[in-house]
Amino acid sequence: ARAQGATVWLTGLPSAGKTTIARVLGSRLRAEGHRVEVLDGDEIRRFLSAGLGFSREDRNTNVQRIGLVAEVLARNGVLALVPVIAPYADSREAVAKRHAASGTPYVEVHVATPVEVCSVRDVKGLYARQAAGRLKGLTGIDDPYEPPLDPALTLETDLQTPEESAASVYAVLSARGLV
Ligand code: GGZ
Repeated sequence: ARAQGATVWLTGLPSAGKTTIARVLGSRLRAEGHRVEVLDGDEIRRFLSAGLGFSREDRNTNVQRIGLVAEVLARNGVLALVPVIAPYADSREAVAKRHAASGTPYVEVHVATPVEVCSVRDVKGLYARQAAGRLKGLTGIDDPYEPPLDPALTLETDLQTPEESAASVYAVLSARGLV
């Protein structure tokens, strides 16, 4: 049987839990023998998107590059997990269309942690830096985040453990015959 790949895009605010959920899900999928790549925004920005900032244009360029890589991987049997903010709906839509054009499964997951919770978690200290006036254009505070209107799944990470959230994503993949 041919391995079927897919892209799972985890969109949401900084500190929403995207990366943690992707890692937990990735471990489970690998343990089951799936080929998995996690394309983390933070890491991609150091290499593939080095030099890009956080303007609307640069974020869109970043998202399209990641979308291209994810689609290539997914089309070739890999489960590409993408914990990337992707704040703009039109940009996410372009990624979805790229997948549709090649018949490659694309699953959009909204990691819908409230900004109040994200700013308390503040894993990387970005919310504190923004509050101190040392960072401008933080997604969800003084830069836009357009929530997905019709995601395959919405996760409430303030009410669920990362393991439970990962299990919810897994259930969607399973229901679609992708795992
Ligand atoms: C949002 C920012 C910003 C601003 C730096 N707004 O958790 P992190 O800190 O280490 O990783 C985040 C990363 C976001 O990159 P993405 O590629 O996911 O974003 S986008 O889809 O919008 O291109 C975050 C860090 O960069 N970071 N400044 N102002 N996130």
